[in-house]
Amino acid sequence: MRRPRGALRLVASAGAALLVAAGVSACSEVSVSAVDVPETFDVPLPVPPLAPSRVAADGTRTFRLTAQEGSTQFTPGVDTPTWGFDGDLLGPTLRAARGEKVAVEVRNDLPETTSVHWHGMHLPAAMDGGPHQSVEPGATWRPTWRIDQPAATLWYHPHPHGQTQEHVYRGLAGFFLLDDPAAPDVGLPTEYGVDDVPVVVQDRNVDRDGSLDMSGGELGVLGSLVTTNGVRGAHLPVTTQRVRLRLLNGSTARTYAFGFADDRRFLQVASDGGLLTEPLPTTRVQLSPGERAEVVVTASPGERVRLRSFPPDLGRVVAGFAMGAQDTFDVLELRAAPDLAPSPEVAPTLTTLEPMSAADADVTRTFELEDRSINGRRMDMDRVDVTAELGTTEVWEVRNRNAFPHSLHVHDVQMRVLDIDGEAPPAALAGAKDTVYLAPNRTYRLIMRFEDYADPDTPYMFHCHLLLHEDQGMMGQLVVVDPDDATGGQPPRGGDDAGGDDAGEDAHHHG
Ligand SMILES: [Cu+2]
Repeated sequence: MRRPRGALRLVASAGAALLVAAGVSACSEVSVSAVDVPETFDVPLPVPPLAPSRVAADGTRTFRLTAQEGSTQFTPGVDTPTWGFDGDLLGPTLRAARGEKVAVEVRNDLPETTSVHWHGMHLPAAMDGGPHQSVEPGATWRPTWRIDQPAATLWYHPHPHGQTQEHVYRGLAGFFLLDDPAAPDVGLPTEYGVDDVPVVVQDRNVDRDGSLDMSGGELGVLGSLVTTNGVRGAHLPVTTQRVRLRLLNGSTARTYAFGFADDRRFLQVASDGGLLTEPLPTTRVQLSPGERAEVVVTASPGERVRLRSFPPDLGRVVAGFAMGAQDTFDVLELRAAPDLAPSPEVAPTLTTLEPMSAADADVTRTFELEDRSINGRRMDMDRVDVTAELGTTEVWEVRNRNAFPHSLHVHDVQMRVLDIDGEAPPAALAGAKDTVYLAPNRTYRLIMRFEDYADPDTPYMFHCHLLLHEDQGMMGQLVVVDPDDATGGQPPRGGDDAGGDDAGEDAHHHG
């Protein structure tokens, strides 16, 4: 049952008043969440099609993606204008193997400028699809790079300056799966769409006339309509003993804590950048916007069990109820067949990860995230905030100074969490990460290595992945330079840390 709109408004204004009382700036329309869960989960889960590709004589695998306008019925009979890649909403799954050279012909058939960022991908900055790689209406952009990282569940989404939240919210997002043919078989389900299923979870608000409602609060939009792969009330027919779900939080603001309605244990096998060293038995996997996890769940013949989002642990936030911290709702039903085909056992060891320690760091930097700024500065397309040298390892000490959530996504690299307030990270955060949730008033030490792709002229982005925050300026620019390249040792534009006159930058070079 849909809640009466009036009741929602009342709750919303009470929430706004409390936020103001708590010293948190609040817009007039605060989206206090009230998730409408469908009564039945009768819609078969749509599985994004695998994008076709052609392989040229030189081995380059080329995909085509067209960003276009469309229409979606999130509620039966109500048309909502949405955007999609090659369709009305979301996009096909791109898939490539480690070592392959890929190219994507990205065409923009939208009425406005966009871009497409390959989230989690290690690649040259000029191919990264950030705000410097705009694709104008009617234009086609053709990035190309070699896949050079472990198997992982990555994704792609727009990243235009100041418009990322809106473009993602309208529906532009898709998976980019990476395989590693040389990796050992560790018993994970691998049949795409059957027992290896991508699931993107998103939330939206739709007005009575069908238009997307983008009004929100401190975090952005917390939607009452929650979709998996673009539909509400979906179920996944399960035909095997074990199913691998590749979970992506494709929301702009909401954090989910996924588990199952009966609290069964399942295995988390991967985080953002690929496999964990060993399967992690757990009952919850928490994902803030942009984060991914792969899980393997065991089903019993004939059963039905729902994937549920439980109240997420956002840390010591103020007015957490206005940030979804108390929300519980079902997102997907698993419907097991009476007879399930056998699945392999998941191996006790999945991969090995290179140990990284603070002792390896050449540089330590500190980043304070507050309101919409990083180290007191808002995004400036003409300012380089961090200059990293090729071949160096950096530790970033990152702190959220607000009583509400932030996160940090760094382009190009997969990071590791060294510690949180000096303590080792939980196992779920011990693997490769490109997006890290930042709870209020905690210090996260992240370590990363800049191995390739020096380009003094083109920056990568680092930013909060709460997309409203990103759009409002919570983003900085990072260039990777080759100190041995006479023309590449100095970044092209002013404002770099080398100058040292900007209060925000705090880099300590060791050795
Ligand atoms: Cu933020």
